[in-house]
Amino acid sequence: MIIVHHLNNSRSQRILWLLEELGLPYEIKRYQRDPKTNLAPPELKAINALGKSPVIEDAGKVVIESGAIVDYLIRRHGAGRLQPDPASADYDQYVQWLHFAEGSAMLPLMLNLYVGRLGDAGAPLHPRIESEVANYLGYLNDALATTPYLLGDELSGADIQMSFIGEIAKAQGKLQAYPHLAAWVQRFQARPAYRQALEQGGEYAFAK
Ligand SMILES: N[C@@H](CCC(=O)N[C@@H](CS)C(=O)NCC(=O)O)C(=O)O
Repeated sequence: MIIVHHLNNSRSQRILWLLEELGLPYEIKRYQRDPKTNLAPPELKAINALGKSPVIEDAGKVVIESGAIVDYLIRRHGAGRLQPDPASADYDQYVQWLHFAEGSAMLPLMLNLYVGRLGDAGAPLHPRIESEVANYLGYLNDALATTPYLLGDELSGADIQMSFIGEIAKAQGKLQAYPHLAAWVQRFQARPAYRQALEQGGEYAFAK
């Protein structure tokens, strides 16, 4: 049985969603963020020394890092679903999105969050952060201009991995200028498997 080490209000929600899309049985081990610091509890370090979620266990194997988990679950258990044929050009695009989410797009959004906490002291950094947020969200918006999902008409693991970017951007009030991106968030959040994952995962502030 696949075990998901799941932190409330976190990136591990997209792993639950993926498992629901694939219809795979799984078990959730739950962790609650500290209400004051918002950090994960120390118990998470017992399975991942970094103390971060998501983490999965599958037949004794531990996988951390959400892009690697999405790839692992689809490759090992997807039976060809939610990814293009590995020999196709679409597959190269798929891998690009898997890396792009945490490797590129997340950074300006995280900087926005953290520097925002500095108040006036962070003001000199905001123009650069804002222009980079616009750069990445504009790129994503353009990629969604002509198709409902990142690789075309069908949902893939690329959408699931990228979903947190869309949701964080929405939570930061950044979607007005990006109609295709806003429509994509609305579209994937309406999927039955996404809704089912919310019921399984519990508190998730980014589904609004
Ligand atoms: N790039 C990693 C990021 C993991 C990460 O930072 N997870 C956050 C939740 S969204 C976390 O566990 N935060 C708790 C903490 O830092 O204490 C991934 O995508 O898996």
